[in-house]
Amino acid sequence: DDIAGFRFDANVVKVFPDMIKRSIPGYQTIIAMTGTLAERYVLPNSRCYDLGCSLGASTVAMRSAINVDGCTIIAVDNSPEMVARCEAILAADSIAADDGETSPSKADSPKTSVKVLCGDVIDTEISQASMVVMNFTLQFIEPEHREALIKRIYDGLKPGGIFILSEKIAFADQHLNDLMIDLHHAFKRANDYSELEISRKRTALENVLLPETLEGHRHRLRSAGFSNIDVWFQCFNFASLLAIK
Ligand code: GEK
Repeated sequence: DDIAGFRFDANVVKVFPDMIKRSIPGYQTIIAMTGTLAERYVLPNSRCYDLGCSLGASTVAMRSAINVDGCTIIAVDNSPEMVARCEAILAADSIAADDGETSPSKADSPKTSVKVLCGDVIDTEISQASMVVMNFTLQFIEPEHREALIKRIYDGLKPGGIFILSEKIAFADQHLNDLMIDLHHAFKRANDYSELEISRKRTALENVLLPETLEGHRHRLRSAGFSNIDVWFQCFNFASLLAIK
């Protein structure tokens, strides 16, 4: 009866990897392709940011794909429980990579260091970046802070740097909006979520997850100064945009 607002606490951390795969259509493709984009765009001696890193999936994908020297990935999340678990996952992944377990060539590939910070992305200093990733996190930021954050990301990127923005999206056309929400719920049912779980999650996320239209995102990215902006992935009401400085 009592549905509290959604929080990224210890209970969510426990089920997070399973939950996010079963809830976001295309999540695994977006994470894997974050690695592919890192391989192409990350410059030597630059920084990469994973804003709203949760358990570090995008950081792991970037770290294993970066093949230039002197890079640091800064992974930020404001949930202490997420950050603690993320550090443990990254440490275990690093040992596996050093042993050449993930791929035989990994043992002697360039070393990319990772710093995990517990803090608010709206206060995170961004500089010397060749890649900034914000996978499914802007949607949780208060709308009035979004413009300034995107502008700081733009300012912190080097020329030619890339910003990946993945979000749950809304549609201006009410018919399409309702259809996409329905199709998303069908995806969740196909992944064994019950009607009750789907409707409870929907209620818990109301006023916490605030989606915007693709046009809204494009407009904000253009206003910040990005010149090349487009959607590179979309499934129902989930999309990922790339923007190049
Ligand atoms: C992934 N990117 O696996 N500052 C910092 N972190 C925040 C803030 C904030 N203001 N608000 C929310 N978070 C990840 C998935 S999950 C998406 C990202 C989801 C954090 C929050 O603690 C959570 O870990 C993350 O943003 C959103 O690719 O669960 O739908």
